[in-house]
Parts: sequence; C-alpha cells; structure tokens
Amino acid sequence: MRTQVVIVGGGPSGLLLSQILNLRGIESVLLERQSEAHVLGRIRAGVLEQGLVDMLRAADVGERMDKEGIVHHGFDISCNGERHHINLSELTDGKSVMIYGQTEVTHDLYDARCKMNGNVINEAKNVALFDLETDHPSVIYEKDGKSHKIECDFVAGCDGFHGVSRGSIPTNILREYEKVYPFGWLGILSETPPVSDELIYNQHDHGFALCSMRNANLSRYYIQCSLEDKVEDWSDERFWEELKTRLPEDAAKSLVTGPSIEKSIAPLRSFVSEPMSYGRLFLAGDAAHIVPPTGAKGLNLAASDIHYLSSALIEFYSNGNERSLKIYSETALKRVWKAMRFSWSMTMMLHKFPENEGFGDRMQRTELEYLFSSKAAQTSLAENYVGLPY
Ligand code: RFL
Ligand code: PHB
Repeated sequence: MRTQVVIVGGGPSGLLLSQILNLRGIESVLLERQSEAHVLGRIRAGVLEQGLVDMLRAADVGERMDKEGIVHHGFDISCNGERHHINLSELTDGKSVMIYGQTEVTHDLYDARCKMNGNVINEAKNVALFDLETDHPSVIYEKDGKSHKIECDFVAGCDGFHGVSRGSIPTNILREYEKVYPFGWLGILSETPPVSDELIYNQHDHGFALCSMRNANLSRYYIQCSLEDKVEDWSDERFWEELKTRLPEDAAKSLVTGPSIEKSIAPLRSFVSEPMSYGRLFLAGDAAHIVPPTGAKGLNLAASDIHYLSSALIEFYSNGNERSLKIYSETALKRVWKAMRFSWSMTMMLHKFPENEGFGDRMQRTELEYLFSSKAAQTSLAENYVGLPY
C-alpha cells in the first residue's frame, strides 16, 4: 500500500492531523494500537485553549463542542482555605477557555473520520518505522496476524509517551530532559453537580486539590497523593473526606458527593525530547513531551504541534516547499518550552513538596501572596493559562 502520510497513534494529535490533512486533500493512513472503544474510554484533559477550539471548528469538528462545551472566563486559587479569583477575560482582553473533555474531542474526531471514510486502522500491532532518513520511508504493522507494509512520503509520530516513534530516532541525535515530581494525582469522575461554576485550584498543607468538571452533572476532582498509593487504598469515602479538608469551607460544605465512576492515579512529570523531527519523521504531542497536568497544557500543546505540522505538510503538498517542515522542530519546541515552564511553575506553586520544609514552604507562600497582590503577576498567569499565541 502507498499513502502520503502515515500517522502513528490515534489519540487527539493523530486524529486531528488526519482530519485536517483529509480536508486539504492530503492522503493519510492512521495506525492505532488499541481498539476504538479503548481509546474512547480514556478520561484525560478537560480545558481547551482558544487555539484548540478554533482548530476544531476549522476542522469541522466543533459543532457538539459549541453546543455542550462551557466557556469559562476565570478560575479560583485557594490558599489554605482562602479563595482568590483569577479573572482570565479581564486580564487577557476578553480571552477565555472552553470546558470540554478530551474524551469528547476524541469522540468527535473519530465520528468525523468515520463519516469521511478516513483511513483509521485500529488494533494495528508491532508498528515499526523504516528509512526515515530517506524521502521514501515505510511503515510495517501487523493486523489480525498478518503483516502489512505502507510506503509513504512522511511519518507523523503521534503515538504518545510510550509509542515507538520517538525511539526510532537514533540515540546519538536525541536529547531528553526530564523532571519527575515526588507525587501523583488521584482523580475521580462522579455524576454529581460541580462544587463551583468555575475550577478551583487548591493549595493546602495536606497537598494540592483540584475541582474541575465536564458538565452540569459530571464532576472531575483530583487530589495530590503519594507515589506509593494505590487506587484500592482510596475508597470513595476516604477521597471525599480528604478533598473536603483541602477545600475552602464554603466549597467543602456545598460539595455534593456520590459514587465515583472512574478513579485513577497519574504520576506527574515534565519531559521534553529534542529534536521533534528526524529525516521524514515528525513527532507531535505526548510522543515528544509531557507536562504535569497542573497548567492544563498537555492536550493544548498537542494541538499547537499539529497546527505547525499540518501547516508545514499543506505547504509542502501545495508548492513543494520543505522550508516549514525543516524548521518544524525548532518552531514547535519554542512553544513547548514555554508551556513546560508554565506547567512546572504552577506545579511548584500549588503542591506540597515533602522536601520543602522551612525555606521552600515560605517561598511558596510568598509566591502566592505576591500573585494575589499583583495584577502584573495575575496577567502573566492568565495569558499563559488561556494559551500563548501559535
Ligand atoms: P495520546 O493521547 O497518548 O495518544 C497516543 C495514541 O497512540 C497510541 N499508540 C500507538 N499506536 C500505534 N502503535 C504504537 N506503537 C502506539 N503506541 C501508542 C495510543 O494507544 C494512543 O491512542 O497522545 P496525544 O494524541 O499526543 O495527546 C496528548 C494528550 O492525550 C495528553 O497530553 C493529555 O491527555 C495529558 N493528560 C492531561 N492533560 C491535561 O491537560 N489535563 C489532564 O487532566 C490530563 N490528564 C493526561 C491526563 C495524560 C494521561 N496519560 C497519558 C497517562 C491523564 C493521563 C492518565
Ligand atoms: C480536568 O478537568 O481534567 C483538568 C482541568 C484542569 C487541569 C487539569 C485537569 O489543570
């Protein structure tokens, strides 16, 4: 088989790329290791920047998001129970974020790919990439016990942190930067009304907590937990009690609890691998970088990579010019590092660090006091939260 672009990975990065290329008449085949049901069952991010919202609309997948998504003009930060409002719109000339789950984005993209007969191959096993440094790379995969080969012009590595694409770049070229945080996030989804109209990021002596949501009757809550903790250690009762302790009093009182319908623990890390391209392979999204979820940037960063990569491929196929493809890595990484810095600073500011007794704790408290007292500091936070320009 032959195609123009092979896309490895059917998460939001791969599906969005496939959809955008298809709309521009560029052929692609998308290879996803898991079943569609598995991909659609994952609960992940919930906050979309304006840039991603615009991309989804332009890619003809914004209809349900515009009906069901909730526009948020601000959020709260609570510091040991004292609540402060960050007015995103006032601080950023009217910008906002959209609350719409990654699960729904993925759903909409799968539906659109299906309607357009997009070439999505699920349960593609043992994907391997070849001849990436030439202008005729190829990809081999197995499906239903048979081996298949696809020849192509380009390979887009959209296969997340554990995919094969990044590992196909020779180790003498790849440079990796990593920070692993000494805690995780325990998250639950519950069919209860959200405790507040907007998100609340809570800094507390017991550890960080986040109140988020998916819709008027679906709440998403997280608490910072130990890396040794197992999901089984946390009954729903224990989770709600601990969450209440970390919330401001009014929120704790009005919190509606109920059975969790999903519960999972995610470790937190910052990770960047450079370069994001090698020959005719281009990495996008979690395949190239991971941010801790505190700044809500993971999915949004995947989207900005896809913006740069799809524009560069469209340019190549419209006039043969490879210039934007050649500078893709450099262009994408500039924005990646800024989102890394923001996610890292939000994480450092809001979590309890076991080693931070004394000086570190005072610095953290002062950082928050400065933020609440300075419009300049709030503006900086807000412009990063709504998303830096592409
Ligand atoms: P994804 O979503 O990981 O999709 C990659 C896809 O590639 C497939 N794959 C392969 N396919 C073929 N062959 C192979 N060898 C393959 N290896 C892997 C996988 O099955 C998968 O379908 O990456 P993508 O598309 O770049 O999207 C990135 C976002 O998913 C990610 O940044 C965010 O979800 C990160 N993230 C969160 N971000 C937030 O902003 N807020 C959150 O609350 C939040 N929670 C999370 C998260 C990421 C998590 N992961 C990755 C463990 C919670 C979790 C649990
Ligand atoms: C979520 O709703 O899952 C969510 C929201 C904001 C974050 C992280 C996760 O910073």
